[in-house]
Amino acid sequence: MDKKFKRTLVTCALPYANGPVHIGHLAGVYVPADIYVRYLRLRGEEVLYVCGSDEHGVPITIKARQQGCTPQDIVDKYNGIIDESFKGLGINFDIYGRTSSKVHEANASGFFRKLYDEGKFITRESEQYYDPEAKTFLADRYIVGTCPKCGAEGAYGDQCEKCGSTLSPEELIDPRSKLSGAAPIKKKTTHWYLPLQDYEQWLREWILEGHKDGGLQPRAVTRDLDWGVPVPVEGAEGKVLYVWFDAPIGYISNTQELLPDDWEKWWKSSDTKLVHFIGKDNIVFHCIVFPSMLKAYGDGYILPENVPANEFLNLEGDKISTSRGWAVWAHEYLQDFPGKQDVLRYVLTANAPETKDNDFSWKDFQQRNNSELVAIFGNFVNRVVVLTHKYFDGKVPAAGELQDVDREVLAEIPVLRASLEKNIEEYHFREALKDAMSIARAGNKYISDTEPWKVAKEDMGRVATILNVSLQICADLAIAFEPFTPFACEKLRGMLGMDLKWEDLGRSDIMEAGHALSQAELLFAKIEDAEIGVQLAKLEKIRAERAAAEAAEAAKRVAPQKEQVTFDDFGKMDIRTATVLEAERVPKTDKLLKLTIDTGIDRRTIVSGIAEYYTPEEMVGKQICILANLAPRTIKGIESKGMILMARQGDGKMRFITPAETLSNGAEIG
Ligand code: B3M
Ligand code: ZN
Repeated sequence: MDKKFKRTLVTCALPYANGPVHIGHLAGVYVPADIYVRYLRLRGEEVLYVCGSDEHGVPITIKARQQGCTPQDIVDKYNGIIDESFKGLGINFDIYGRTSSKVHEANASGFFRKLYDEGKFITRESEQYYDPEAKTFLADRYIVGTCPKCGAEGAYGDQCEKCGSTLSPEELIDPRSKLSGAAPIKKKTTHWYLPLQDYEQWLREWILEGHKDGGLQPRAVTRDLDWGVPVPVEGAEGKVLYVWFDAPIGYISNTQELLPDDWEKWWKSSDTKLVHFIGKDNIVFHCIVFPSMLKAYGDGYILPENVPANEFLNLEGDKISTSRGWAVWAHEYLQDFPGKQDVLRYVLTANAPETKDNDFSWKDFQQRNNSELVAIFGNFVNRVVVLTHKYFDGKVPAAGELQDVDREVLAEIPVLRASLEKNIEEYHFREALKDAMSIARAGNKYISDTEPWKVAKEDMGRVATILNVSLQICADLAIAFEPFTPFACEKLRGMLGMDLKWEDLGRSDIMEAGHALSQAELLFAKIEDAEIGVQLAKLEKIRAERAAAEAAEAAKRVAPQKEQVTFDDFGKMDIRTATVLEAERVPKTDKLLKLTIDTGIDRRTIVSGIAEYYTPEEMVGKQICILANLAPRTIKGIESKGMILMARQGDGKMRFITPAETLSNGAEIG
């Protein structure tokens, strides 16, 4: 620990209470934070670990509207699920608060009011989009329409997901509110802004040094919405604090709720080290907006010493998406894999998206469990404890004279400990886990090389030494892995009958001779193909449902109306009924049918690109409509005279047009 500081305040991004947490959240924020906190605690540091639900913001109100319930119902439901998930995974915050709490409302409101009274805000009137039916202002994201660039339906007011263009609501063709379907109108509204530019110089000195950007703009800290902390000033009816103004204050409120008399030492003392663990999409708020808010407020608030922010985790090669249901949810994992919390923590750390986006796959999950946790860590500990029971009645045997192989393995541990400490303190948790695993690998190799089960036939004194050394390494593992796999380490400490501290790690005399062990228990269990199969099938089902929904959407897509034509233009087209007499595939093509038809005027050949949709047999005998006077064209060496009229859906599916009742061939259409 940094000598500069006496204690560490660790906060984790407050999850939005509009959905459960998934592996992306865990890998990006909560597992790394938990490793860090467990490590500091094991070292005997004074740590406070704060989190809670973020219960305001527009998405929560939208979800409530969709589900026909109140925003409060939504946040109550997800706050419960999220809180349980964290506990289930061994992520035990000192407090998991809620931004809908009374303490927070008073705190956030007071924070705003002080800045307001001191003239720290500016006000601005602007025109914003408004849904006249839902009677609410609309964020760009909640306006949808046709993309002006690619014609895709359902483009958002800020972006078209089909072609990737950045858009503004003005550019959308036929814009509609996602809430009510009504066309949005523009309406004037006034908001309070934090003039970030006033803090720019100070921020640059504090953090932006060496970075280049386009300068800061005032940031609105209020919104027109009926869900949130009311803006505590006159003339602000119907307005609430912007969720990103109130949520970070939530860190402070939650600390106050836990320690009403003692919270200030955590927030206003320069010997507290403040560390915010967040996802990369939250960086601006934690590095610019919140620090500027605290700076504006003054009163001795400290600023973060570090803001570890991970990249994103993908799932089986695709971006994790709550709205598309593409995720592994923490609460479902806990149900499907009882007792395997450590496996998820381990895999998410081993694969952590620390420096680039990374991928989670169930095969890799199984592989890391079976060939790392089970085959190396678990196997080593099991062999050592079982052999100690077999040869020494479960008591730690005294070591005799050490040989080189013993000294070498014991000498590796302090080196790995130093690397592990450095890595954790620099927030490189994936590397730190490798260091811990290297201790297990060293132990596993040591016992395979020394083969005490063979030596037992001739030299029990040597077996005693080997098992003594091995038991020291088991104790090292119980310490080194505690931040990563706390459930297994608790079991292991139980087997060893010891409470351990970080300082013990690498001591070669942790386990004293004569100390009694408990019975051996397996630390990890193999994961079978069938268990992985269930998870893959779950994802496959989500993919299939998604594909079906997308196809249904595409089918509904309508091409924009074509340019106007005159009656005379139309009159030039000779459209008639006709009957298919013969049909065959055009050789060496996939799409073309050669049709012989009776037009009432003559018998002729038409080559048509409908082979994907109709077999020749299906066409024979059908009455169709044709454009009879289309200039002849030669297609694949066949002269085609005319065109069959087809209706084509948004997804490309085609069907021929037939009169409602059979008519004589050659009947004119128009
Ligand atoms: N509620 C989490 C997110 O962006 C957001 C964090 C708030 S931290 C003060 O997913
Ligand atoms: Zn587009």
